Amino acid sequence: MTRKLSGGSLVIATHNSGKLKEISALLEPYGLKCLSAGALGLPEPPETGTTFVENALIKARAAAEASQLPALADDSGLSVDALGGRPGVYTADWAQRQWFEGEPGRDWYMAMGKVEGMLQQLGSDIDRSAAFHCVLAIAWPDGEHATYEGRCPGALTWPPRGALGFGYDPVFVPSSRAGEETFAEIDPQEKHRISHRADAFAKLVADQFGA
Ligand code: ITT
Repeated sequence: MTRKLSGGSLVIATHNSGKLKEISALLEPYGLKCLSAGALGLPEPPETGTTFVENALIKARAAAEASQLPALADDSGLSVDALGGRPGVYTADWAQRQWFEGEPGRDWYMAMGKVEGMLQQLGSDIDRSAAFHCVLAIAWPDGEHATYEGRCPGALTWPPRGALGFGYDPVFVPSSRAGEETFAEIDPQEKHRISHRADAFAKLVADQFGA
């Protein structure tokens, strides 16, 4: 049986403000005191894994060890069918600006353009199917852990549309909407209901807080 979070404090082991906002909103009903890795000044461990599960565990374990509190990490990304699943676990890396292009940091428009450029090179009638993936990992300071996987299928659109959400949201149209709105155009409450993060979170809730 999985170890349970028993109230008290939980470190949200992310330095991504978009994720932090979504995870805090999802956790709100469960009475945990959420502390962010950024606010605690925890270092960002190198994500050396080759799967979402490995990277989520690296982040959760590093935060649990450094804070001596249970920690929840999210590793997520976009897999594009026609690109053989890329960028996948390297989704954030594709947004990394090179040092000669200005301040170090991430440029999501550049990253979305890179994916679109690769798709267009494959032809105008190329399959635009993609899916967002999310693995949530909980680690306790003594090394015990649990992981939960979520997925949200959809398709890529171009040009980007919408100002809500974060990351690749403006080019991703979830299939469950069966329409044209991107994740960056729909109400955040609706994204919390249908996203890859919500799918993983539902599994976490059933396991951690279910009867
Ligand atoms: P942490 O490791 O600190 O949590 P990160 O941004 O580096 O933050 P990842 O390594 O998991 O996180 O990278 C996943 C990237 O995938 C993330 O930076 C987003 O751009 C993208 N992504 C994940 N979920 C997304 C969502 O719901 N909407 C849009 N983009 C998303």
